[in-house]
Amino acid sequence: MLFSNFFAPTSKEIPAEAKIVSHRLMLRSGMISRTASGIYSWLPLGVRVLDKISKIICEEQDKIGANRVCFSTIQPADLWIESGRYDAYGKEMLRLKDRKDGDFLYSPTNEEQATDVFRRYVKSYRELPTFLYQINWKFRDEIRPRFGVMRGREFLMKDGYSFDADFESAKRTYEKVFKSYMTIFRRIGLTPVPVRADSGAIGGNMSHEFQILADSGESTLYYEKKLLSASDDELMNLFAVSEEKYDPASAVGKELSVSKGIEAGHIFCFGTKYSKSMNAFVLNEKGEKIFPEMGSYGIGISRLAAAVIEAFHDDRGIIWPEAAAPFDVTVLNLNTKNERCVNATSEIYKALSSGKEVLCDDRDISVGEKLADADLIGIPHQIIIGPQKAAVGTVELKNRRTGEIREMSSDEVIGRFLN
Ligand code: 5CA
Repeated sequence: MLFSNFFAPTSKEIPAEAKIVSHRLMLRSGMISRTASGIYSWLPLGVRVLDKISKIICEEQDKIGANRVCFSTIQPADLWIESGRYDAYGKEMLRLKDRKDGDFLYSPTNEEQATDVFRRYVKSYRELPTFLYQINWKFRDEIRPRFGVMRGREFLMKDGYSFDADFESAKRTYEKVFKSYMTIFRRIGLTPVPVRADSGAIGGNMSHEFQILADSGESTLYYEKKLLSASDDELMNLFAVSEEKYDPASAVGKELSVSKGIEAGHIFCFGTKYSKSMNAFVLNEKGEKIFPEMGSYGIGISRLAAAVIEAFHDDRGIIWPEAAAPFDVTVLNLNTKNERCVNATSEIYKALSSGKEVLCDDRDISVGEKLADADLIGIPHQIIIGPQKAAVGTVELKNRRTGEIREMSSDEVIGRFLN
């Protein structure tokens, strides 16, 4: 991608409305643009990050037998009247009328719809477990949307729904998702802390939140120190709760850490609440009706994009971990009028584009602006091509995170990324 063709409206100005660093950097790097309170449009850099995170999530969910679907975002009110949640959900639900005066809503979550799809097609215990997931936009009319996409009204979520024949099997599914979530957050480069949680309005009997450690987090966490180095099997049994659930008596004798966290994921095992209320059953081997044990599993993808920035930035901008970066590498031509620079840039850009996602800054702007934009946008590797080095046949490779700069030939730099 040539920057001269790319839509990334970067800005030096510090947006007054942005109180946390991820919100400021997302606006300044041109990842997002505000539409209304808690509602944002995602611009190319932002979309690329959402896609990167989504791809990791899909790979890991597919590995545990989950099937990707895409539910409609608009649902008929009838489904929620059936489950008994239509009135209970209150003002957070965006309610709509169609031209025939029918009642609809924009999905805040999709338990009802998943249960509805399940009951139409799944008839026998032999077809269980069934696991559906999607990546789709949600709307919740939050009272206090804040911190940009961190607590938005419209946001992107991965949400999964599982159906098992009995509690033991549902628990196994839950544990598989638990491990899959740990892998997802770690692959992105984050440190997840799974804490026991209430299931709130979703209703249920087992629930964990996945918190990403960050100073700007809205939750205060109390967890055993050894949790950060525990194996996935140990994790579920270690003490970790958020402030609201913290009871010092239950932590006696344990060495605790206290940190701020951002809730990036939330999983629930809630039994037959929806299968029973919505009459979603299958027949067992004796031909009797059984109501599947369900779970639901969410990851806030748009929130996660912000959480990554909270975890990885400095005073110049974002420092993307490779797994979530909008591009793998950026090539900066510091002098677009210098023939040697132009030639080296085009050689390197062409070669790298065969195997990497490359943003080539070919804009006719000052050297200072170009370097500042590269640090702001935060692509992990910068290949800097300036006239002095180009004259002796070399370029500079800068690591955005460490700031380390190495001088090398064009061939060497190409080899580093393609081998
Ligand atoms: N149905 C269940 C699981 S599929 C559910 O909706 N769970 S949730 O309410 O906890 O949401 C799942 C995840 O979505 C949260 O962990 C959080 O990361 C994200 N999320 C929730 N509300 C918002 C919001 N207002 N803005 C951004 N992300 C949000």
